[in-house]
Amino acid sequence: MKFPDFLSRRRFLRFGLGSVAGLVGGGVLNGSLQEHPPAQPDYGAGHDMASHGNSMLVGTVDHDRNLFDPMNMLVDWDYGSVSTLPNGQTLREYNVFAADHEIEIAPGIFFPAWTFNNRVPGPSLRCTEGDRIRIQFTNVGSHPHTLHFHGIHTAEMDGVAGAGPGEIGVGESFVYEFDAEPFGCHLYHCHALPLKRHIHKGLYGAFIVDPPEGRPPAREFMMMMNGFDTNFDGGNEIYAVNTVGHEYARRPIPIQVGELVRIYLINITEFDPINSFHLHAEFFDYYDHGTTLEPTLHTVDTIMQAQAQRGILEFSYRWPGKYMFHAHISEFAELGWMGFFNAVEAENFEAALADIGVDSEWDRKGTQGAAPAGQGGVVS
Ligand SMILES: [Cu+2]
Repeated sequence: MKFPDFLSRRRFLRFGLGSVAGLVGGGVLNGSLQEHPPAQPDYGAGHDMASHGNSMLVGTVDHDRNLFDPMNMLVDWDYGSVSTLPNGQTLREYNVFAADHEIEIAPGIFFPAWTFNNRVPGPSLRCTEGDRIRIQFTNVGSHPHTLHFHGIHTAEMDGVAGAGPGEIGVGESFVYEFDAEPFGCHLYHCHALPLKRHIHKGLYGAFIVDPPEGRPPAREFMMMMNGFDTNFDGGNEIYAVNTVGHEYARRPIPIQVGELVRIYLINITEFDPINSFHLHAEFFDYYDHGTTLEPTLHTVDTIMQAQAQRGILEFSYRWPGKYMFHAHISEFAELGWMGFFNAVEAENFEAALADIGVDSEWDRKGTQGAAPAGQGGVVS
């Protein structure tokens, strides 16, 4: 949140910071200075939430250039390569590499990220409690990195400096291996020093461990609350869920009226002590850390998370419409952390998918993850 006194953050967004740091381009706030006509989203009329009076970043982001699309990130679980060990245990093998990769975090605003598998967040690694997890980690980036999992494992597999292999140098690799426990909504991140730089540069991802009996059928999404310090002053200039500011406002997330929606929510935001999630026009149940099958909070519409805290939200909408969700810290919301769900009746769902440029495969990925143990691996 730190920002130079001589330049308010609002002013930064109006004019861009190119003349100061050379890192950002034409991000502008709707309703602000109109010296350049704002570009219109490509996703069809009726979804330009900026025209509804919300302060938000306008224009579009080149997802192809980024090598990832936040819309797909909601549902693209990585179940690894699945086989069975002689003792009958399921083995899941994953490949993760660290690499430098510039990404566009808001229209015209670029960030020199450090990434896992060329994306921020990294792949959403998913498995079932009790599975053996084997991650081939290779560092092709420009700095030493590690993989530190939030889970239960030996010190050697903890991915911190000074234990086991310690930091994995440039051009080196290491195999992290452990059993997945406990079930829940977890995460992994680089634990090289200085930690705040290695995290905020983009080296983190979701680690979802399903309970052996699975969870009830639902439409499931992964949401990582994150932020970006574009001028390296120790404060974030852009906030988001899944990296690209206001992407889910430009492209509201389709859900069906009446269906159970389950969000695996993780906060990795660096520099700010607290982030939050507020849902409009409905209430949700919350499972702290996802490590229980019964909600730890009933009937709430806002939760807060410190860095690395996470949990599972469950809710459903009763009526069609576009419903906002956002950080209940207005500054974060204006700087990118705000989106919409587009609740539609089943017969309108296909059209809602087409509106935001996804298809039935997106629908399938979003609804098959809650299946009982092992099925995720078969269909991945
Ligand atoms: Cu690192």
